Amino acid sequence: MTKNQLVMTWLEEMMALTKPDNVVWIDGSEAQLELLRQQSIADGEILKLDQEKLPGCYLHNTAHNDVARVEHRTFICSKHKKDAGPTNNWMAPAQAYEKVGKLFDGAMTGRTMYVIPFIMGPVGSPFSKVGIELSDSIYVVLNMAIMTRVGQCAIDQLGDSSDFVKCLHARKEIDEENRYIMHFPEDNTIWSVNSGYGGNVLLSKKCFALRIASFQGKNEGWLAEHMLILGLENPQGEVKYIAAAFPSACGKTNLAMLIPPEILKGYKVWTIGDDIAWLRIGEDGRLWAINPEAGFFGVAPGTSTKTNPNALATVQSDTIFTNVVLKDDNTVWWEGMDGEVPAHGIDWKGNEWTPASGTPGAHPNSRFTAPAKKCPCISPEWENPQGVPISALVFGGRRAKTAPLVYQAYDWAHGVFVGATMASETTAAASGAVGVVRRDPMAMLPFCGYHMGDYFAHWLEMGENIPNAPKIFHVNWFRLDQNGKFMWPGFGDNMRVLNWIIDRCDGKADAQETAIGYLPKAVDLNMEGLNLPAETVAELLIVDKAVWTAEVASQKEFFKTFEGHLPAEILKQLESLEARLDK
Ligand code: OXD
Ligand code: MN
Repeated sequence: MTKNQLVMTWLEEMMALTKPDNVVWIDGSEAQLELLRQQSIADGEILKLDQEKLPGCYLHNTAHNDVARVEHRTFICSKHKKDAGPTNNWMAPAQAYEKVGKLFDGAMTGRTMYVIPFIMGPVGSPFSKVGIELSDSIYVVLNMAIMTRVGQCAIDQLGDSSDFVKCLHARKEIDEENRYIMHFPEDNTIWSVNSGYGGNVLLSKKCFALRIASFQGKNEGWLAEHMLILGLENPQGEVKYIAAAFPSACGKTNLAMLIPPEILKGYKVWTIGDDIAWLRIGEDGRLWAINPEAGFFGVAPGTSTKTNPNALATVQSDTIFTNVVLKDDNTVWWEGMDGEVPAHGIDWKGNEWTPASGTPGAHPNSRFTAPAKKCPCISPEWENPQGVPISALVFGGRRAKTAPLVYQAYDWAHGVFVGATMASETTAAASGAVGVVRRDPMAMLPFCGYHMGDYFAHWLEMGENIPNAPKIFHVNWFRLDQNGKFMWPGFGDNMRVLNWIIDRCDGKADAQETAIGYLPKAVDLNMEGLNLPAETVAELLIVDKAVWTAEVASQKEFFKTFEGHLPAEILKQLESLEARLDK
């Protein structure tokens, strides 16, 4: 399929290491994918669902010990330990190649190696990058064909260039004790062994599009971020774009596909991406974004017509479900789906299940892999090779008391500080108790492929190079009242906050200056039809000095982690915040 000598040499080396019985190139054709589906069904790896109700849909169950990303077994193998930084596991490249190389030795004997060339980003886009994944799993092939653009298009785009990410995956025995997800940023290489779970084996996603790409972005002057991208259309038909970062499990997919409440008729959200954004400075001095992925690998439980009707519509065809309940009518179900709870089914472990079983039928991290083009609100611009121009960057967290509903950073440097201090709390909603604060700068803590202190510096430097930078905001949908109840309705009503954000970017909305940034006054947000008591609105927009003083102390403690690599600007921002709170 290719004359690229660098590809062929690497492939031969990996074949010599893993010793597969056969090698099959994935060309991206539907005919080949269909043959592989049939093979995978015959192997018992996937199950064909009811093709009338769910055309093109399949179900897969992982091993019981292999259901999520494994951060403690994920390593950044940079030459120098300091380049991985204090928040990543590190192993020296020579040691990692030797240790994990032993696990790959003969790992594909008796199996077939699939060669999956793929593009991250629209075909032919100057933003796009090529990778090749070698895997012995058809499940990986079928998922990659949804999540990325696979096959000949990638080989053509690569030509004879050396700029591709070399990804190697083998299932082996799915042995937890020997599971390794290794990244070699200086070699453009990813090795994953002993897992079959998406987040660990679809190497295009977190491994390439975030960990390796963030390192590439630092060296090449762009950003790879854990952000959704959406377009917000107003009743005049103008569309403005927002990219937003939230820690895992804060509703990114829901926000990316939001449907506004009836009262905001005429506004519409268009989805560009739900998880990852690659951001570059355009010739016009604005920041432009693409979604490098072609599909959604979303969490199934909780997805319903209330929380995300667009996601539910997306997964009605050409979708692979992983670890959900198989119903007796050969369709699927998960906790939190609408309609009746099935009286009987087969749970994600393959056991008979009824509502009385006392255990969830779908694994809490069960997933759907669905093509983005099937989403009813997919933006007409989602495959624009130039990307879309970003008006606002939004950071969010799950905070019970600290962060108000929304505020705007003073400028880019302050916005970087706001992103660097992002955090989520585990909330004991019933008692209203505030849980443990987990800092997750820019939602990138598990995904930054280099030293996070250097990452902050890269963000600050980017700001100096963007003449027409997006404004930066922070949101918190999760504020709790005295009784531990959410004060903000969230979901579609988040549109009210997005509207204020866009209006601020357009210079159309008012705000008040506070110690932490610009906050809307109650009258600046459209609350029509919400029936929120005035005290609740006031409480949602409060900046409590005592709470923030404690927050500053906690931020100070966190930043000690990066000593030696923390940009002076970040400490300056912290001191300024402290001074403003004291005023
Ligand atoms: C994801 C995550 O799966 O962030 O997207 O964990
Ligand atoms: Mn994510």
